[in-house]
Amino acid sequence: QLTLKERLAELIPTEIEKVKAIRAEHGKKAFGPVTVDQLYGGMRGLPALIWDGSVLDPDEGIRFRGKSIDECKSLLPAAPGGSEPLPEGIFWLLLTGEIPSAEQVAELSRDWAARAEIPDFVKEIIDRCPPTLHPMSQFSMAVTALNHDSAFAKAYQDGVSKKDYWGYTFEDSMDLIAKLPNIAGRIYRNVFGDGKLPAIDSNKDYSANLATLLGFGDNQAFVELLRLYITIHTDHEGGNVSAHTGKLVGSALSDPFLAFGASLNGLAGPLHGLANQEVLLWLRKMQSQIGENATDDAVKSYVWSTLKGGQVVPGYGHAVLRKTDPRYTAQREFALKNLPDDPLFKLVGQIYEIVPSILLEAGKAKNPWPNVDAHSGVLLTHYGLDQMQFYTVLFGVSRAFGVAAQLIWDRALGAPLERPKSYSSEAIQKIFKDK
Ligand code: AMX
Repeated sequence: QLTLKERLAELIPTEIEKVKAIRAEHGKKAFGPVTVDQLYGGMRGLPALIWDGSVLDPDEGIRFRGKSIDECKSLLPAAPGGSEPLPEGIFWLLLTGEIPSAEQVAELSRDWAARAEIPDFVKEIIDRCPPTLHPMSQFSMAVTALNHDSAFAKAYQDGVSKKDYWGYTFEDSMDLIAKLPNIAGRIYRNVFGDGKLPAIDSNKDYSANLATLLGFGDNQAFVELLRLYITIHTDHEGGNVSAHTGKLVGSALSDPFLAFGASLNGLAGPLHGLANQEVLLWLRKMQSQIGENATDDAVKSYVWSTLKGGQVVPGYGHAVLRKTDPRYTAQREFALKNLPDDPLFKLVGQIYEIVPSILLEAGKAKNPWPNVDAHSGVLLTHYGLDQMQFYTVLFGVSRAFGVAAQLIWDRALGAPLERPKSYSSEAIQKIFKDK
């Protein structure tokens, strides 16, 4: 059985030829016009990036290398005795487009456990952070600091050839993913616990180890939740803030630690990854104002008061999606199976019946349906992980998989420095003066 790196080495020459052929045949073809509105409007819908791991359809949602979440759930290997897909498997899929064997996935678990230790100075950086510093800021600092031992940065300084970039990027990416549980666990224990951290178990899979580091290792349902959670949060094509930032920074040949540190700073924004924290805060605030088991009318007027206060309803809307996010649905299915009577889950279900029609009536949001963040916090809370300031860190652990996979391919395919053209408003007025 080939290792992931061996399989990649086989795939890369074919992919290089494939890209050459695509560019030879279609390189000069246009996607259509670029409008001035797109420059002012956050580049919405502008075709601008290559991203191979996943593609997002507005109605259908995400497909990882062509496979829907349901297909991934049934095709990717699960842990012995478990039923949710192992994130090790989706990393293999994102990188190769292939479904790994159970043995290949187990090998990845062992490899990541062996690479999991973080340097002492990174531990100290985390330990010195005041508990009032947001966990995402701590997370991004620690990931950036891992650049100290980057294989890519060292190889570049040693003058390695371009064609070998991908191998070093691969090693850094594997180290990055492997070290995230120790970083996340340390932040969690420092901010919310007594700072003491158990060791990684080399016989356990990635999610089981992460659960143990967070203090939930004995709860099999929570471990299964983490497996599903990480799998569905890994990747959401290339244009979202965290994915695009990682690719952009990587294009300057900044190593994967620097590139992914930048991704995390974008994920920490409330319109992106921080929305999972915001949803829980919003739900708790709603409960404190209108009580538990509130009527539909009380929920409706609370939602309206949010909108009238000039705030967004967190967890709803999306820049690309135009239907309910299948990542929301996957989490709802998990809840129906594992915690159908949880009061907060019931509230989330009640809101699902109420918010879309209000957003439609308000008439601004292009997508009134829930996204991934509307559901994740409720599941974590159910198992006792109720410190919502930590939720985006778990999103970040997952997002590393998708960003790392693309960074490896970008270096394998020789992706150039990103440098789009910008214009001033004055320049735009000039260009279109007589048109
Ligand atoms: N509640 C209230 N208003 C909303 C809304 C929501 N959930 N979603 C969109 N709108 C508003 C926008 O703020 C915008 O108002 P404006 O014209 O006054 O600026 C208008 O509707 C049009 O926005 P849009 O084109 O539908 O959305 P977008 O592509 O600009 O932004 C997103 C997408 C996700 C930022 C937005 O829907 C939003 O703010 N949602 C709430 C935050 C959230 O859940 N973010 C997480 C997204 C998923 C993720 O990245 N993890």
